[in-house]
Amino acid sequence: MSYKRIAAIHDISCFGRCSLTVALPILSAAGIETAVIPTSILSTHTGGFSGYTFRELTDDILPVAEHWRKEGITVPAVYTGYLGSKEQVDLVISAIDTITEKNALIVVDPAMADYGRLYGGFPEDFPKYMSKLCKRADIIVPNITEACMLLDKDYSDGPYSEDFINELLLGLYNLTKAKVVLSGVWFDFKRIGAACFDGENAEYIFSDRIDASYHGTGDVFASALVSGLMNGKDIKTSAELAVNFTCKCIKTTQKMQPNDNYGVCFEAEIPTLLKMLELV
Ligand code: PXL
Repeated sequence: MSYKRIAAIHDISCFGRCSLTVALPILSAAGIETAVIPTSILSTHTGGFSGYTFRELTDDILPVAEHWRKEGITVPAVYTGYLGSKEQVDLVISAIDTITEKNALIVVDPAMADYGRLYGGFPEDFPKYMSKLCKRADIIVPNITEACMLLDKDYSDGPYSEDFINELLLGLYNLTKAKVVLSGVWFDFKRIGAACFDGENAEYIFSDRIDASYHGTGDVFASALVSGLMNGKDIKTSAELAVNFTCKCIKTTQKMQPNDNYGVCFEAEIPTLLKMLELV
């Protein structure tokens, strides 16, 4: 199955390479027509910068979707990420219902937290709201922190045990009935990757673990995953592609740019992604 148009529903962080400034170029390069519904506009992302501007676009979400519908514009797939507030959850669900075709693929990245902490500005009960959106998804793409928060479990740093990861996968599947692609999985100091769970089988994909962390890595990972799915690849192949592409981007970033807050230098690796997708 190949989906060629998608609606990406995330914020625009004007600087810092995350959310729509990552999803849009990656999906477009992967040959997918990408329509957007911005949830908010910030001058930068919220990690590592202070005094950023923040404008919620809550009142625009549904009117954008309704206008598309009036124009006969529908989508066979939706990919959601960072939302501007908990009030946006129900509006995003209504927007999805308004714009999607029958059997549309809904991918939800519950982008709200990392390293055991919610991103700045979100209230403590935000995960409860995000879990409602995850229940509308076919595939969810949390990191370990987000998985713990969705399940109301204590977060701990890795290395993780396989039992702990399997507990998260099963818990998330039981909570949402969505397939799970869990990022940031590592069992030893040499390798890091993702775990996929379809309700029956868990599969692990690893790449080199690099001692560096950059904002927006989750967005690069999820956007590459969605690029694979939209090009007709199955979930495991797409996750494999996302792990390998993200690893390659991080290695390049280490060489090119020392500032962690400026995001992942994915642009230089777009040709690699196209090769992985067998588009060139
Ligand atoms: O990459 C996730 C993300 C998206 N949008 C905003 C963020 C973050 C992570 O910090 O702050 C505004």
